[in-house]
Amino acid sequence: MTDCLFCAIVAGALPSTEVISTDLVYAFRDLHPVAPTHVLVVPREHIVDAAHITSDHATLLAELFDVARRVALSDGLADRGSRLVLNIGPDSGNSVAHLHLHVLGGRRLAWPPG
Ligand code: DGP
Repeated sequence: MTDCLFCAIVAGALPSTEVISTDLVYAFRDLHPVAPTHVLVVPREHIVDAAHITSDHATLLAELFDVARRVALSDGLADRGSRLVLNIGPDSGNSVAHLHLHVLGGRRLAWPPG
């Protein structure tokens, strides 16, 4: 999709720090990390946000979460744990209209979030 920041990153038109790349999904480090590990896992296909996921996306969703699991493993988060976040809409602070799963970890994370 034109004018989508994460579509441009997935296409390699904008730089990013790759963590894991698969046919369906791309994982890269967040530009403004809020934790020692802050990775974004995004579908290569443009989906606006998690409110736009349907049963047609079952395979893609499984891949998204599998890649998030592999990110946590490769960043050494398996023992202490991590947090997965999907922001939807303005009240969540969502700023990029391309589905992205935040993988956060490497420090104690506050709950509930602010
Ligand atoms: P959200 O607030 O859920 O929409 O998260 C969007 C995230 O995207 C936010 O944590 C900052 C990150 N981000 C924004 N622009 C860029 C960029 O150009 N490159 C990278 N790597 N991350 C970005």
